[in-house]
Amino acid sequence: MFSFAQIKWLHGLVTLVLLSTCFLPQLEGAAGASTFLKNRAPTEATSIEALPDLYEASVLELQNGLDASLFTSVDLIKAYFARIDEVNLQGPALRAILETNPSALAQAAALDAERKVSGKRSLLHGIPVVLKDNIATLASEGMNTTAGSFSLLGSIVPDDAGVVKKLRAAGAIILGKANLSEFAEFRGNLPSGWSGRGGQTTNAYFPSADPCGSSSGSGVSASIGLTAVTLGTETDGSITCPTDHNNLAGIKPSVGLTSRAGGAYSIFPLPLIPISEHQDTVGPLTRSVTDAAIVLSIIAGIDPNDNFTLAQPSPVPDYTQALDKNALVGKRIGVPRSVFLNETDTGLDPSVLAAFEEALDTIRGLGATVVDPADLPSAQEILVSNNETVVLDVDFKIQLNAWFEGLLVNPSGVRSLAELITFDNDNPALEEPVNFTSQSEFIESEATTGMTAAYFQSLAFDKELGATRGIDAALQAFNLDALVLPAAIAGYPIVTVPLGFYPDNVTIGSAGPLTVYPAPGVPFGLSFLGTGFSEFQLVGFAYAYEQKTMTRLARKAFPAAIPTTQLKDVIGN
Ligand SMILES: *[C@@H]1O[C@H](CO)[C@@H](O)[C@H](O)[C@H]1NC(C)=O
Ligand SMILES: *[C@@H]1O[C@H](CO)[C@@H](O)[C@H](O)[C@H]1NC(C)=O
Ligand SMILES: *[C@@H]1O[C@H](CO)[C@@H](O)[C@H](O)[C@H]1NC(C)=O
Ligand SMILES: *[C@@H]1O[C@H](CO)[C@@H](O)[C@H](O)[C@H]1NC(C)=O
Ligand SMILES: *[C@@H]1O[C@H](CO)[C@@H](O)[C@H](O)[C@H]1NC(C)=O
Ligand SMILES: *[C@@H]1O[C@H](CO)[C@@H](O)[C@H](O)[C@H]1NC(C)=O
Ligand SMILES: CC(=O)N[C@H]1CO[C@H](CO)[C@@H](O)[C@@H]1O
Repeated sequence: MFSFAQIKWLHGLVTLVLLSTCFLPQLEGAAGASTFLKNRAPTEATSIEALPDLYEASVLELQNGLDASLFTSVDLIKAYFARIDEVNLQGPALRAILETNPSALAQAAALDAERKVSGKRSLLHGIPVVLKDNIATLASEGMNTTAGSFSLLGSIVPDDAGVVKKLRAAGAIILGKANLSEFAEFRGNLPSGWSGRGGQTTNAYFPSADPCGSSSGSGVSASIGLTAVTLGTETDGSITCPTDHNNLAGIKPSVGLTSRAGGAYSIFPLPLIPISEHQDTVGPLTRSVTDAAIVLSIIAGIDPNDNFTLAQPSPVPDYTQALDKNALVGKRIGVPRSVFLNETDTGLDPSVLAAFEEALDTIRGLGATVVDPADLPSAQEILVSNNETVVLDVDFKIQLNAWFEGLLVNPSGVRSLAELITFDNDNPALEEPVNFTSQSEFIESEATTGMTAAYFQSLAFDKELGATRGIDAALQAFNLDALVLPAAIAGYPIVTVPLGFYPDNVTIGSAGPLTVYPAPGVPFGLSFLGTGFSEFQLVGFAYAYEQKTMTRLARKAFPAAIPTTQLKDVIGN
């Protein structure tokens, strides 16, 4: 069966492709970031008007301003903190950010000083990054790592996550932790974006709209400029879907391209607060494909503490070199209609299909051959298969127990999945408010008995259905470069870009006790999928489509959700 997240993701592939009349400074072809930086005259931006609008500001615009001393990283942190306060405390309570980093200003000051002396370490030097709250950071910095659960409040992890080490080495600043679907949506049938600690994250494009999950707060934070860039994690749809619902560009990397290690150490050198070592992956949710490529280039790579990363091709490509407006010329893009675009099987709105057809025309216009249909041989089996759930239930219990055991301190006393279930039952005010009571997946997972023969059989079937007889079979049979499809079960990459927005007359639906979906103006995206470690190509395809359509700029969040603080308000204060 499709998981909740996959269905929601498919719901999101919708209607109108709005061709924007706005223009952003555009990168020139494959030359990428360095050319862009050189092309910007530093003297151009000396007035307040030239300061980047933080709602939309790109990493390259921020670097230009930092390099030209128009503002500092300290200014950036102050401005983003103020924007977070605006929407968390005064605005419509989007509940996107759980905590801000009390050490961020000091880190920014040190990185500003270093820039003056020896220049920048990377394109992320002095750039604020928000992390999903299941990505570990050392408690000494002042922030919790809780997956949104009170059971982990005040707990102390032994180390930064592997991706956090790479970010810090590149000079990035961790601005804060984002709200999420508690335990990355692996607790039961809870609404996307709800956690005990953070409450209900909501979308910035329509009041109380579903932000999708589980990287909900990461998605909302990026969508309205509460930070420069964000990281999320995906097991099954959790980067792709919030990217889709929040008008973003996002990359779900191949499992094993980005490290999951560095939290607690036990049986397996543990990932983030895990669901499954076989499917978890970390990737960027950002406002542009360029920003996503910059972040991925820094967080990708081998980490000795996560042996799944040893399988990746070396060296890590510079994904900004893939940013080519002509990347789709001469390529073959397949459309797997059977099951994945079937209204009955997926619940897709008819308007989704209309929008998708327009996107195919755009892709043809960009020089690609659209091969339609290009079905996955395993499509019908994927629809009815429960193999993924079998694997995730077993993995979750083993790895979550190891996470709890590996913590240096946990004030709640919880040390296992069984104790977590008890903790939630014992603390209804914190973890079981009315209509948020489901622990069905926890309970299913707790009932598993380890890596039995049936588990290994399901794991093998899962890979076979998704990859061997799924995506790889279709790519080979039709001689394709990429597909449009959900690919989580194969551990394969997905790059998602804005496609359109629900029309103003759409019938508002219910998504959870506190959320609605669909709703007027809520965004939806288009995903490019490929085989393992094909991110470089997929980034190029997504960039070509993004640059042609510029759909993100066609619609903004609703006014009360847009913070007003800008750099001019903090410079010199
Ligand atoms: C964690 O959250 C608690 C409660 O909000 C706070 O007191 C504490 O400073 C945070 N940070 C750490 C590292 O525990
Ligand atoms: C990673 O290491 C663990 C523990 O040593 C081992 O059980 C597992 O098979 C390894 N996985 C891979 C993909 O190498
Ligand atoms: C869609 O799926 C339904 C049920 O699985 C099936 O009856 C129908 O023929 C499919 N539609 C198309 C166009 O394939
Ligand atoms: C796993 O997939 C295989 C192949 O489609 C199928 O025969 C089997 O019933 C599936 N197992 C589960 C638990 O869904
Ligand atoms: C909880 O859900 C039920 C059934 O959907 C509904 O009738 C009730 O109003 C909800 N309660 C709250 C407090 O939202
Ligand atoms: C919304 O408006 C469009 C065109 O204006 C129309 O084609 C469509 O049927 C309307 N949808 C609903 C749900 O009213
Ligand atoms: C950092 C921050 O703004 N945290 C907020 C998260 O949301 C809760 C509930 O709205 C607020 O109380 C926190 O201040």
